Amino acid sequence: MTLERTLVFIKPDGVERGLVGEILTRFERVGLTIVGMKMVWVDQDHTKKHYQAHVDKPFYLPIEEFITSGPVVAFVLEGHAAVALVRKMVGGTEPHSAAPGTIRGDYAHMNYAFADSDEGKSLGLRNVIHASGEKDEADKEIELWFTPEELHSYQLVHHKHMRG
Ligand code: FUP
Repeated sequence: MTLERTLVFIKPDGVERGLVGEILTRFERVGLTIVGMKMVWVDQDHTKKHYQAHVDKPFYLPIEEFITSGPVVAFVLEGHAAVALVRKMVGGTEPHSAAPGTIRGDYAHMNYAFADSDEGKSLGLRNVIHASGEKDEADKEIELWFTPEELHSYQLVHHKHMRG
């Protein structure tokens, strides 16, 4: 069985731009199951836990300011090899080089050069969405963002086509 769960959140830029519905539609359309979802305005402590691998990097503070600047919409998606599938749909980290057809490639165009410039560095790299990079990371991130009671198992019609 290749079923996996992965953690996604629409960042404050995506929420403020009214992209929540369009982004959710993309995931629903491929047949992924939304097993948990909430709007949450995270604090610095939560952001540090989430981005613990980056806390010492020069780009961390702008990211923290950005992620805590407004509410995000966090959700857990379930599906076959869902971690890699969702990363493919999300696209590369830098919107400017993210492939067309991906969420970051279709909805943003900020590049590292601007994000690192004097003008851009207070903004953080605004790339609309986060998705877990690997299965282990997904497990940790789901535990950080959701309690077990907030996650639900139920059947979509897609299950008829995806499970024998
Ligand atoms: P991703 O997994 O695509 O979200 O990217 P990373 O985990 O490498 O980075 C996390 C966040 O840090 C990104 F969303 C944007 C930001 N970042 C920068 O601002 N500059 C960098 O050089 C790398 C990452």
